[in-house]
Amino acid sequence: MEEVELSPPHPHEIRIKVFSSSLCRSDISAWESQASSLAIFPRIFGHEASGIVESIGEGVTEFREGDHVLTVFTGECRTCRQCTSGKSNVCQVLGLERRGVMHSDQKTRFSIKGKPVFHYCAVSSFSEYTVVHSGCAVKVSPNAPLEKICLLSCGVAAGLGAAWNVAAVSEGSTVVIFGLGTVGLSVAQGARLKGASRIIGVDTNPDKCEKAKAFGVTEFINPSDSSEPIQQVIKRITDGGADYSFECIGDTGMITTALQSCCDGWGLTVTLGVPKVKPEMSAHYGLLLTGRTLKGTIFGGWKPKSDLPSLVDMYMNKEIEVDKFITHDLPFEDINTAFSLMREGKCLRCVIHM
Ligand code: CXF
Ligand code: ZN
Repeated sequence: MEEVELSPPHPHEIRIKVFSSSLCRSDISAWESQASSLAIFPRIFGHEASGIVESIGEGVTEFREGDHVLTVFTGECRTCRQCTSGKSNVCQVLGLERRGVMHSDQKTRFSIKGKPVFHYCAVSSFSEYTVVHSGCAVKVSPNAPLEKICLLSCGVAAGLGAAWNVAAVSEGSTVVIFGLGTVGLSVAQGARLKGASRIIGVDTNPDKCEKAKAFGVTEFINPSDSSEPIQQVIKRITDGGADYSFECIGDTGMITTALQSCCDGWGLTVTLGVPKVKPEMSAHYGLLLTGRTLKGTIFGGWKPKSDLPSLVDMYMNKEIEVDKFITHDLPFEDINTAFSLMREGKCLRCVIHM
C-alpha cells in the first residue's frame, strides 16, 4: 500500500472514487510478467471496477459528479471507423492501452514524489481514486449494487458475449469450454441461456467440477484423469466434435486443442483467454480446410458504452447471474489475499471494497 498523488481529470477525462474492484486473472498475468512488453512498473493494476464520479474534466458532457459508473478496459469513442462500423467493439482511439499511460497524452495521472506511477489498461482501479478517459467508463443505473456489477466490467460480460455475440450459440448445440474460471463459467451461463443441450467443461482443477454445474456445465472432464488426449475424448463423446469450443485459459497450445475438439464442417472455436507466456500459436491447416472457424474476441464483442447498461439491466431483472461468481469479499487492505486465492485456484471472483 502506497500513498499516491492523482491529478485532477484532464480534458475529456473523469476522476472516479472507486467503490469496488474485483481481481481478474489478467491483472496477475501482467503483474507476473517480467520480460514482456507488459512489464511496466511501478504501476497500479485493477480493471474490473465500479465507482462514483468525483469530478469531471473540461469538455465532459456525458457524466456528472455522483454518477455511478463501470470502468472499461477497452473504450468506445463512438466516432472511429471501428466504432461506427457496426461490426466491431475494438475502438481505434480508446482500445486496449498497453503502455501504462493515458490515451490522450501518453502520460500518467498517478505519481509518487513527482515520479510517474503507470496505469493498467487505462483503468487502474486498485486505488481509492482513479482517472479514466470519459470513453473508458459507462454510466449505469444508480439502483444497481456497485459491489456486484463490477464483475460486468470484464469477466462475466466477456464470457456471456463470447457465447452470444461471437459464437451465437444455438439451441440444442454441444459446447466445450476449456478453463472454468469466471470467464469460462460465464460462457457456460451464456450457452445455457441459449439452450445448448451439452456443455462440457474442461479444467485440471478438480474443485471446479461441483462449481461448474451451478453455471450450466453438464459434463466435467479433468484431462489429468485420463491418458487419452482431451481432444480425442471430446471427439469420442460428441460423435466427431462439439459445435462450439471456447479457449478461456490463456494457453495458446489449448487453442489448437480447442480447434481439434470441434467438428468438421461448421465447428467454431472462440478464443478469449489472455496468453500468459507464449503468444504464438500453431495448428494444422487441415483443421481449417475441413471447415472450422477460429475467432478471437476481446470483451466478448460488447461495445462497452452501447451495451453494458443493458447487461446491468438484465442483471437487475434476474435474467443473468452475477452474484454466484463472487466467492470472496475483501477490504482493500487484504488485496494480497485475493492475489493468493486466485493463484491457488481457490476463488472465482474476489471483490475488493475500497
Ligand atoms: C485483458 C484483455 C487482454 C489484454 C490484457 C487485459 N482484459 C481483461 O482481462
Ligand atoms: Zn479482466
